[in-house]
Amino acid sequence: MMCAPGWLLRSLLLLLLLCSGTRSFLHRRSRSVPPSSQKHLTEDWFQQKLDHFSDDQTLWSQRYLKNDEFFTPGGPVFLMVEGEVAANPDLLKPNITWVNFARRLGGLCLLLEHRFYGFSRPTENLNTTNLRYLSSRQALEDVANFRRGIVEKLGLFNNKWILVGGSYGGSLAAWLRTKYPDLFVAALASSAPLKAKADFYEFLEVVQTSLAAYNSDCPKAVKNASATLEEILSYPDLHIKVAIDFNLCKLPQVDSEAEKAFFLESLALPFMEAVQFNNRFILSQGNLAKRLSVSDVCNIMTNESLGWPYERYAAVSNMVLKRDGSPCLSTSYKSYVRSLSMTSWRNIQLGSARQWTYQSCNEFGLFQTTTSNNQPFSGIPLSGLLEQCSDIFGPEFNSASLAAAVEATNEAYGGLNVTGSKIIFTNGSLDPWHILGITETIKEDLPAIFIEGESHCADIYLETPQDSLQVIQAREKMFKILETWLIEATAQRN
Ligand SMILES: *[C@@H]1O[C@H](CO)[C@@H](O)[C@H](O)[C@H]1NC(C)=O
Ligand SMILES: *[C@@H]1O[C@H](CO)[C@@H](O)[C@H](O)[C@H]1NC(C)=O
Ligand SMILES: *[C@@H]1O[C@H](CO)[C@@H](O)[C@H](O)[C@H]1NC(C)=O
Ligand SMILES: *[C@@H]1O[C@H](CO)[C@@H](O)[C@H](O)[C@H]1NC(C)=O
Ligand SMILES: *[C@@H]1O[C@H](CO)[C@@H](O)[C@H](O)[C@H]1NC(C)=O
Ligand SMILES: CC(=O)N[C@H]1CO[C@H](CO)[C@@H](O)[C@@H]1O
Repeated sequence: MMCAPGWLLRSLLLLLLLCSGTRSFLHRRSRSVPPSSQKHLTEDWFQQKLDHFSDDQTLWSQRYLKNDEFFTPGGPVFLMVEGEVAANPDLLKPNITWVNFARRLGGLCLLLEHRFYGFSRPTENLNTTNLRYLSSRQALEDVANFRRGIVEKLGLFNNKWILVGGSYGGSLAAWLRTKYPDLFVAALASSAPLKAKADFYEFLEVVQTSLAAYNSDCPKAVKNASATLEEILSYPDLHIKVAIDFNLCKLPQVDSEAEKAFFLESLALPFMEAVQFNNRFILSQGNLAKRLSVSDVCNIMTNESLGWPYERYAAVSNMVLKRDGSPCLSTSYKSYVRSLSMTSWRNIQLGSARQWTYQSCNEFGLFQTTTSNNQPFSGIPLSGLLEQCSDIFGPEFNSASLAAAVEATNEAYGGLNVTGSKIIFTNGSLDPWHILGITETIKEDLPAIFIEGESHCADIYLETPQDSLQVIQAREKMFKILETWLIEATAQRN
């Protein structure tokens, strides 16, 4: 994605799922690109191989979007690599950073959808047999093959290609530039996690640091509330109280470790959202939606007139419910597993939860646990989160298979040991994902741009008049570097 809604990583997928009950991630199917006024914005399909690593000649249609409004012949081609959400036409509109870059350089904008997300559906359904073809390895070959194949169709014989991506899409962009330096002259990787890790306990450590940076009493209150909640759950008689306090749709189901972890995680999500997006607007189905900010949640957590920390924790949860217009909060692990076990496209529509969970269980891990002592939440151990892998995809997906998968992923891509060149890495200090990304300039042609006080993918988000000076300067720095690299690439070719 480009850090759009359904966004990366489990927490947010889960968040989507919980926002308005268990079916909310089943977006309405809306294939259309906005009409008329957007005559430069088009949608098209590219014939892609199902399996790049065998002789199998099966093809499928991969969706891509194009904006040629600013394109002048010979100008650069910006290829945004979408991650784990449907490719969103709003990302090709004015005031999105990379589109602005293209405008300034006479560039073409292409946005390629990732296989198995959105409308790019290589197989009849998403059963585990077919999900074998869902991997970052295949996705990288899709992009390279697209790059080689589209040249003729679009008449792009003499252009320099620049990759752009945010979050998982940013990882793909960095890996592509490293693997195919001849196809792409540079890459811009925003908030890109490059290292796979089963137990991503650092995520909640950054949540603690970010909350504390706003008000040191905030994570303390969260810690007290979360511990109190876990304790209360051990008394079945008090479950009804929890259900009333948190406006749950049903009594808490916390018999197994997985159920309990799922339940406690559900109530921790608003804090993860606040830290990850901190007030940023995101594009959600064509509309701007404001995400929570750290001040939203911390002002409640530190307001003693709202009662004990436990009661303030409930107040945060109820505030989110109200924002989302949900009558009650669904925290049922069983219905979560049931939703994610559905394999037909008709059920999944534009949802990403099943696909991304598969990639988490099979390639990246990145489970956000409470393993660390330096974080404020309780009761979300790795074992509790991992159970979903086998519950959803079958017993062959377990902690042993994940450990092997994570190792293989890091071996294939080199983790934080980046060997490529001309890749810009950006990270925001508030963003928990920076832990797994490149946060310091490795060498001149692998620069890192750090954005103080910023959240996930702030730099390639929508540009708004409220943007901090930090973000504006970071964008300008990125632009200058890309411009220099383009000039160098042109000089080399000639
Ligand atoms: C998955 O679906 C395919 C059809 O696309 C079918 O051939 C295959 O047997 C199914 N696999 C399982 C495990 O149900
Ligand atoms: C939470 O704070 C209250 C009041 O300060 C205290 O009595 C209680 O023991 C704390 N609970 C936990 C689980 O830390
Ligand atoms: C604390 O909450 C009360 C009750 O909602 C509200 O009136 C008050 O303004 C809040 N105080 C702060 C400092 O936000
Ligand atoms: C990266 O390099 C370090 C130090 O050379 C090494 O210890 C580590 O295993 C490498 N990681 C990967 C994933 O290759
Ligand atoms: C783009 O940003 C500029 C400056 O912030 C603003 O004046 C303009 O209305 C924005 N355009 C769109 C289409 O949002
Ligand atoms: C390039 C850079 O400075 N990156 C930063 C990313 O975030 C961490 C944590 O805030 C900083 O320490 C890094 O310096």
